[in-house]
Amino acid sequence: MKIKEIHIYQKSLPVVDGPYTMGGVEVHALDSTIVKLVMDNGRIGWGETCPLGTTYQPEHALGARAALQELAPALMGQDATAPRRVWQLMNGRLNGHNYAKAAIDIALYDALGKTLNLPVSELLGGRTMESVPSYYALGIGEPGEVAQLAVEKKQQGFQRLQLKIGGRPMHIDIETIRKTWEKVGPDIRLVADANRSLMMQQLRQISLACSDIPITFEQPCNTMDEMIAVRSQIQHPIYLDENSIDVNAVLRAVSSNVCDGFGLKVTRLGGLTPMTTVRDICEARSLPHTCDDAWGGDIIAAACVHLGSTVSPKLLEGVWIAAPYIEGHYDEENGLVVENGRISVPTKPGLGINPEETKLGNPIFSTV
Ligand code: 0XW
Ligand code: MG
Repeated sequence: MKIKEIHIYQKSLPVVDGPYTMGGVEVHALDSTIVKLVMDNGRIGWGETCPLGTTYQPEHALGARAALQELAPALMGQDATAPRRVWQLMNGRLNGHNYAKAAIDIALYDALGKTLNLPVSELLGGRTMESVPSYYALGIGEPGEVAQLAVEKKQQGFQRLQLKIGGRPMHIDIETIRKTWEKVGPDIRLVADANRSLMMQQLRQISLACSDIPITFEQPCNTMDEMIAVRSQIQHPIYLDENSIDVNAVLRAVSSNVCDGFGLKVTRLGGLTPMTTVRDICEARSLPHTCDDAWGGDIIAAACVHLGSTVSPKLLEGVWIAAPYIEGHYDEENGLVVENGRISVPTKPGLGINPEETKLGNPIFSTV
């Protein structure tokens, strides 16, 4: 199976009931890049990458599309039966830009699964569950309102809830954590995600003020060095998210014992190929992790769910998808949805998603 054609689409994803808010950031619409690979056996593979704006990570939509166009000539005619070989080829042609390479990697698994008549989960080691747990990110808000929303999300079946903190006076974050815990604890796993926005002293003070609440802090400070410096002074579990930019960063985090788990993003790591490596590293050290992405539609959602279904259940913190914030689906019949806090794992070949091309508009780049 060889790559015969490459098509790149740009798709705007307005945030339903937006904006989406995080420590010091709010986004009203996201700019997604969708890749269509046409193989010489007639199979089509779909990939996607959708940075969360231009500040969440050193990634942006125009950069993704430029990187993909830089890679396209080297990809044409390449044997696509071994995604890892193509991953190595891409690394030999373009340094970095994992988030762009990921779209190709995901599309390769989609096409391979369709060729072999297997769901992507089976190409990644085999699913261990028929549905995966999701989790809900509550956004920045007034303590009482966030706590009330947490009650609603718990009633909808979510068993893990992510608070957003940072970018405001600490006492409001402390009040939000406490009020939410009082409303939904103790049978909800509660995470406070600062998205890198806390200084070390703020983390110390918030952790001290919430010492009686079993909360996990996610990416509280900006750099791994800050996390290493403050780690021994924080009694709460800490997960890394934004710092887990590639396999080496994950290896550094594990070897320095800087965290108790991860918030992982498939495209940030470079796609399903490196993500399975990180999955197996976490398994070897019994480190729980999520299986998410920054944003994106059904294609990215399916990639995260397929991969998430292969994670040992005890280690899967959840699969976050942007579907609740997106109007409609690329594939209305097979689009992924969260129901009762869980997402069914697609069982059709490949990703199990076949985007309606009329929804994508004309490609912004094609090799034919
Ligand atoms: C909650 N998420 C997975 C969705 C947004 O991409 C941010 C991210 C996070 O954990 O920071
Ligand atoms: Mg996070």
